[in-house]
Amino acid sequence: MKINVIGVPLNLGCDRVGVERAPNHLRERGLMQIIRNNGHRAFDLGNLYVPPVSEADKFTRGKGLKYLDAIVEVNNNLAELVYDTLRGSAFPLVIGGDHSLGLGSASGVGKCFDDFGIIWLDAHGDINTSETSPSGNIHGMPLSALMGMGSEELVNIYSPGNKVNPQNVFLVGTRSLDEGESDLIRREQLSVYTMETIRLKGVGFVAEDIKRKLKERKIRNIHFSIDVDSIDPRFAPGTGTRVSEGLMPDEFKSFVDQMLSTNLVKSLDLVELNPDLDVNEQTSSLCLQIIDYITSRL
Ligand code: 6HN
Ligand code: MN
Ligand code: MN
Ligand code: MN
Repeated sequence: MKINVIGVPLNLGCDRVGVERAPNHLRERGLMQIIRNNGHRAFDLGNLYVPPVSEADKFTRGKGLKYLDAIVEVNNNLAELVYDTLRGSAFPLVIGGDHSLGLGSASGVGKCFDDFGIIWLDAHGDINTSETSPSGNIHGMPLSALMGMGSEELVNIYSPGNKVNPQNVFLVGTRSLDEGESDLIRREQLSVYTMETIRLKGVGFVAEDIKRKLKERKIRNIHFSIDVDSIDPRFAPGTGTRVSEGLMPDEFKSFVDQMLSTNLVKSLDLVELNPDLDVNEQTSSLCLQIIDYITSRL
């Protein structure tokens, strides 16, 4: 398969330095060779340009949306690159950077496939809006904006309006939700598989349930957005918003495997690795293993 690696050295969405170094850090540790060793034609499309910002830019668009303009610009460009990649029959592998990049990657996927679904593997919901966000950090808002909720600047990235039907969204590994996020889940009746559910029923059950719903809803294409904080911080400490009681690495792999075995996954993000917060390269090594594992199954 042809795989286009797209680096997004974005930290404005989490308002914390370090995460922007992840794409180059993984490259320096052999990212491209790992993908090629799995038999793919892999192209490194480099890093997207992130405009310089100052502290003064942080709140220019109100308190609830830090660095909005720069984040919108990066995501517009990312969406176009993901769309072009898919049109060229290649697989976009988007390496973050913070999770606000999900706005751009999923928007690019949405332009290519109108019947697509999103699997969001994350300790968090990432469905805040500028109104409900406790932090103003846009990495906590991409998924709500993709469903058409929240500030119009985020909702209208790349193309006007919502990109995905809320019925086609699956949150997995969830264990830290803000109040407004829980309200939104109830209101929209989102499919959420919390860690509590996973502990009770197992990842196998969750994967089967998602696969059943994919069939039911006739979803033919999936964007898979993976936040490394879905993994338990004992195994993945190098990330900015750690939450305990996460997935064990083998549960994570088993879930990823089941999703890839549907053959519906058309694009993937790997986000929120922060090399500055890592302990003995543990998390970046795990990320490289994950990429090896994923690309061996594409
Ligand atoms: N992520 N819910 C918190 C917030 O600030 O909105 C944390 C968001 C974390 C986002 O991990 O991609
Ligand atoms: Mn290093
Ligand atoms: Mn996230
Ligand atoms: Mn997260």
